[in-house]
Amino acid sequence: MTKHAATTTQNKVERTGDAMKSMWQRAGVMGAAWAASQSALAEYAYNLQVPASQVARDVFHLHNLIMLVCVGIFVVVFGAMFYSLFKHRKSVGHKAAHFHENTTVEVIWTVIPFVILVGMAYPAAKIVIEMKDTSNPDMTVKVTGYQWKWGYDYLNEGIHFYSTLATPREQIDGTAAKGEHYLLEVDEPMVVPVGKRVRLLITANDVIHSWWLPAFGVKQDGIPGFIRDSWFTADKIGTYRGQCAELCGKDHGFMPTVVQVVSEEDYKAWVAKKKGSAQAAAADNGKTFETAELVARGEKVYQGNCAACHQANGMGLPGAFPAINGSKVATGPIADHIKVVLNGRPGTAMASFAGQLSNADIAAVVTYQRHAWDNKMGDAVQPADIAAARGGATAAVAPAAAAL
Ligand code: HEC
Ligand SMILES: [Cu+2]
Repeated sequence: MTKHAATTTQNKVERTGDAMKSMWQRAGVMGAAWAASQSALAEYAYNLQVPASQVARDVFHLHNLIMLVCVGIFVVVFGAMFYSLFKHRKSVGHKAAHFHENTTVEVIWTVIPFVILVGMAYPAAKIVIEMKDTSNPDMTVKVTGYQWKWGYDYLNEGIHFYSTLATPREQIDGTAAKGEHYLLEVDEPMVVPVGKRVRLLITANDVIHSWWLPAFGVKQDGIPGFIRDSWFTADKIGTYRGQCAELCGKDHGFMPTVVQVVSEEDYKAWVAKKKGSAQAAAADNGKTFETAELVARGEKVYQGNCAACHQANGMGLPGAFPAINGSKVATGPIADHIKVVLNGRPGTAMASFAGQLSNADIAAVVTYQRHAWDNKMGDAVQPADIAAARGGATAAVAPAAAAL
């Protein structure tokens, strides 16, 4: 070997040594950072959300525990495998052992996984039982999934409202910059008092949806015709956001779940306000509106309830949702138009809006559809007409509501 070749080899060895050293240093730094703090870990963008309820905290710690067990198994299994591959390879002359039915080995490889599995199942089962224990709630809210919004019924307070996406259309279409809570914001969030045990009764109106709020550790399918329950107690005042977690059609990604946790007093004030606006809405059913008022109100109702399918420009989506602009129904007899909105078209995506919208809102949206775009019908319907179309029973209720 020449002198020159020897130094080159020497250099190479040193460089490899350096590389090894810095690799271990880096691993050490990463390990220290990992161990540094569980809460720092929780805020890491790619981790689970910061828990805001006891169940969510338990789920988070369970996740960490199971992850550690998995990493341990990974290291042991792959360590043994690579050690065997390297040490017992054919090129160093190793001869494979040929044996069958070694009882000791078989007992060991059955007992060890069994112990590990039971060790994992025990804490997991404990938390699932905790999640499913909906006894002794302070309040109960029924949550209903619709294509594509959430309905909330406060069973103790008699409050009912829908919660629809509030992200402006321009942000979705990409003609405006996306906001901070893009697709995670609604017009009316669910409001609950802090520290109270809230029981949720979750169901759906059309297809399966799933009410998911990661920070509370709640994720429950809403299934048409069934009621499932879940619960949470929020630790801290704030706004918490989740999404529908069961693929439910075209706007599945556009029906977020938003919960606003407030103080006891703020909750009471909110309940009073909601009850007031329910009375105002009932009073509206007894009013007679100017056509312009109906059109303006109807546009809002249309944006919130119809535009997802029929589109803001009234053109629908060919093959799926018919255009309202120029539609025979929206330019035909008004009674048929009302009937479609009240009854829906059974067997199609056109649902009945009889339960979702008040008489005033239905009158407004029908009037709007007949005025908007090229329809320009010029006619109008009043809430009383809708009450009449609903049939005697509801019509009789309308004057009573007007008295409120
Ligand atoms: C989930 C999607 C969806 C939503 C939301 C929706 N519709 Fe429809 N709508 C449809 C479909 C689908 C049809 C066609 C049904 C059929 O095949 O007969 C339809 C038909 C109609 C028609 C009859 C059109 C025609 O020319 O036959 C009217 C009127 C109408 N919808 C009004 C409304 C109003 C008002 C709203 C909001 C309050 C609304 N729709 C919300 C899906 C929807
Ligand atoms: Cu959904």
